[in-house]
Amino acid sequence: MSPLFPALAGDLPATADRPALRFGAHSLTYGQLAAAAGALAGRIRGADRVAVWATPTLETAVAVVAALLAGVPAVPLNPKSGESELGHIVKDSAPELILTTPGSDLPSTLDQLTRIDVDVHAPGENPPPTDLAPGHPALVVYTSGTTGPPKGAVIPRRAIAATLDALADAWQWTGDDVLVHALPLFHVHGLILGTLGPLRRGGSVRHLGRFDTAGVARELTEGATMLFGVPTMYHRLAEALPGEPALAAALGGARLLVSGSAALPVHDHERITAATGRRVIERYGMTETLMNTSVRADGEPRAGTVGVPLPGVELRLVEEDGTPVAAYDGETVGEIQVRGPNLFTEYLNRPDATAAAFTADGWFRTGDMAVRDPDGYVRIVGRKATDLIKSGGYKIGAGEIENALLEHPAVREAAVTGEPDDDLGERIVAWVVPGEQPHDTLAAELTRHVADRLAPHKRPRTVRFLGSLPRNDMGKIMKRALKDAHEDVAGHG
Ligand code: MCA
Ligand code: AMP
Repeated sequence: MSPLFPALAGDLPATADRPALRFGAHSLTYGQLAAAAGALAGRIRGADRVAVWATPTLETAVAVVAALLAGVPAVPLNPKSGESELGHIVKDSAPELILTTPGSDLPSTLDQLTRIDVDVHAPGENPPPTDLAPGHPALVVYTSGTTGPPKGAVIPRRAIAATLDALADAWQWTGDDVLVHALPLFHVHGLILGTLGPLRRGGSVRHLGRFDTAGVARELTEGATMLFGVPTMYHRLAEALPGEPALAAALGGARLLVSGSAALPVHDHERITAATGRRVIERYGMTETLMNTSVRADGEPRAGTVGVPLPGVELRLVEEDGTPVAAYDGETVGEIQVRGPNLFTEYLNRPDATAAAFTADGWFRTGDMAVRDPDGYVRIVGRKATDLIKSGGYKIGAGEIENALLEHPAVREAAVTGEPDDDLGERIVAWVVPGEQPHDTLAAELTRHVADRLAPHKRPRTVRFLGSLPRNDMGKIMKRALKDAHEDVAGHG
């Protein structure tokens, strides 16, 4: 297939001196990126798979681009992953190499991998054109399910090209755009959309390192045209706006403000529009499908919807029995199924899970429930699985947290639920039956235990101790009853 990054292959005119990437004070032009990524691609070519220690740095971007140039599938790792999560991912994906920033301190879990320190100023050549099949695996991105450890979604080159080009169409996204964001680089949003997206267009990205409203205001004032964020970030912007006129002016001057990874509450949409005169547009995707729908830049913005299917994406709503819903009337709820070139190929080493995810005729079951307006706009109303929690835009399976809690000696039984949270969308709540009377610091200890074994964003924000968990006749924990019981206690307390 044609190159993923025409600007790096010298196929776009006069790009060598154009800015490509900026992370904090460090930046690379297209010429420098082509040299560094070309040099690294030469070193890793032939490897079966490489891991990337995905800190928000130039090194991560260069490593991933190099892997794509070399045709070597890359596995981005969350640098805050705990021992158990990292151990699983490394065992499952079996990378030969780990690409990282010089001087970074890697955990011993990665000791068996050959380490390559990425030199972002390495002299190199414009990489030779690669002729890889569209279905060739590009990335393996780990994503949580309801139970068990995360699964590796194998994302082919075709899906990256298709999704980024569909977004370019929907958003009128060009090489003149300068994107600002602060998203992590080990997930689809920050890596594929937020880093590879600008590079495919021949435009540039400025990464803030970590999210703060002042950084967003500064970059949008100094030439950035687009902002990508999760709803938590837009919520924090909405909270800050009344006291920060410079932020309102900066957001008001942006060409496009895009939110995704979870639903942005209508109240936050409204506060931002009232203060800035601009509307935030939402797009809807998944690790397995990349992007499915979006409100178009030239379309009617409709808060509370995720817009219309992107070019090339087939989308339908189905009943429980798999038959398409009778009407797109804005009221009939069905599960979203999608088909198109944007889809992943498989879950690595999990043919069972892959088979379960698709219908016989190739539709992917998203598990998201939605209604569709007669003119095609999709409104997500919920999720099939109550055991998936979206917190801060991260998808987190209740099962993996329950398993981590059960490994702690003071825990006899555990159940995990999500509760509404103004800032995070949903907050992780752990319900624990302790082995003996819980000591004062047990809640904090369990929180740390989960953060250390899995990842800090998977830690419970609330721990509630109980004498027993409500179970049905089959012994299954009744999570609804947990919530009701708590409301009851809270109501009487
Ligand atoms: C706090 N910390 C701890 C503990 N408590 N560490 C260990 N143990 C503890 N007990 C640390 C954290 O590590 C972190 O460290 C800091 O405290 C703050 O953590 P936290 O409260 O979790 O962060 P936050 O400030 O609340 O983060 C909000 C956020 C973040 C910035 C919005 O949630 C975020 O980046 N979300 C983006 C998720 C995303 O990209 N999802 C896309 C998935 P330190 O200070 O060092 O940071 S892709 C997807 O969904 C699809 C494809 C789509 O549609 O996009
Ligand atoms: P992930 O697996 O982390 O890629 O998360 C994908 C899930 O995020 C989807 O299945 C949806 O439930 C949710 N999601 C993504 N974008 C949106 C959005 N704009 N509105 C509502 N939910 C969203």
